[in-house]
Order: sequence, then C-alpha cells, then structure tokens
Amino acid sequence: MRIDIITVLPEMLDGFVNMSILARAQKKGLVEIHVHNLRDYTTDKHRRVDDYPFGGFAGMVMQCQPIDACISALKAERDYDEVIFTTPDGQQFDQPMANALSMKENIIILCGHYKGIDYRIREHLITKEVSIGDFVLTGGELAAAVMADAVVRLVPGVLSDEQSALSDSFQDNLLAAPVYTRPADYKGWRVPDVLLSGHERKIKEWELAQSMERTRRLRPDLLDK
Ligand code: 6GU
Repeated sequence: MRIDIITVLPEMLDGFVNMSILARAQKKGLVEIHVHNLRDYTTDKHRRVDDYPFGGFAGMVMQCQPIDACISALKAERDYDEVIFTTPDGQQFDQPMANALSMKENIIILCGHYKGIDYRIREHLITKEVSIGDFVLTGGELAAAVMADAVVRLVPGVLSDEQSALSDSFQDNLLAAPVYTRPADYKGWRVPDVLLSGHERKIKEWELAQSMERTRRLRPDLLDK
C-alpha cells in the first residue's frame, strides 16, 4: 500500500511518519508513505498557496492551482483508489472505513487548512471527505496522521501475531476485555481467578462477557450497530 499525504506543514508529519507503526511498516516494505509540500507545486513567485475568498468572507482559502498540480503529478505516476480530503464536515472516520482503506493500493490524503480549500477541488478531484470527529482542528495534518496509523496497522504483516488487530476494540463493535500481566497479586490487587485457571473455554466465555458488559456500560450506542 502507498499513501501520499499533501500538506502545507510537512514537518508536522515527517516525524510521525518516520517513527511509530508507520516507520516499522515501511521498513518491512509493506507500506510506502510520502509527504508532499504543497508549496513545491505553486506557480506563485512568493510560494503562496492561499488567497482571499470571493464574496468578502473572513479567512483564507487554499487555491486550486497548487493542489491540482500536486494531485496531477501523482496521478501521472500511478492510479489512485481514493483522493481523500480531511475536513470537519466530512464523513466520520471509523473502524469499518479504516478496514476498507487498508485494502486499497494507492491513496492520496490532502490535508485541509485555514478556512478551507477552493470548493472546485472538492467537486472535481476529491473522492472522499473524512472527519476524525466532531471537533475542529487547526489543520488536517493530525487527522491524516490518525487515519494513516489506523489504516496501516491493518495491512497484513504490519502487526505481529500477538498484537493481532482482530481482537481490537471496535473490530466487532465490542470494547476489548481487560488484560492483566504478572504478578497475579500486586499489593492485594488480584487478577481474576478464571484467567489463572488454564481453562480455555471458561477464559473465552469470561472475555466475551467482559466485552459485552463494558460495551453496555461505556458505549451502549455500539450495540445498536
Ligand atoms: Cl479531518 N480536519 C480539521 N481541520 N478538523 C477536524 C477534522 C479534520 N476532523 C475533526 N476535526
């Protein structure tokens, strides 16, 4: 899988992309992540990528030209499955969307900024608009990082077996069961007896019951899905 991220703040993503799960996935050759500085694509002699909005509204708007140039340059090299725009008014990012994106070959993530981007880009070049939640970030970079992390860890081979993405919270609309490690008794705080019993079926039943109870108590909305 290849992810191309287009941003006016590449420094904000470079560190993250070269550490964390994303770095390991890239070293294993499973994923390529490329960060592109939008300013490298402007024809403006002052390297500006935004301008005042028509209509006299407040704020600045990212212009068509550099975005179109960057996306066109990428599309000339390979086909893309999705051109994603990160924006608070996009579709809510969730685990099913992460699963679907993890099966794509090539995706572009365009990070929104300032007040917005020229709407013609959204109409003509963007295939998917995504928000990571009902709050407003300064820019789409953190959203792109969140999405890349959630997607890349689902690419086969990225996680080791013991980390398996299958037991994640949300993968089956249930929160994960509690986990414990040694010692079995820490200052009198005891690990549930069933986990020490070696009784595999009972442990599985306990895990499921814990997942159901925690979901009912903490995220009852998930049970309606
Ligand atoms: Cl994708 N972008 C911005 N700027 N704010 C957000 C967001 C995205 N998702 C939630 N808030």
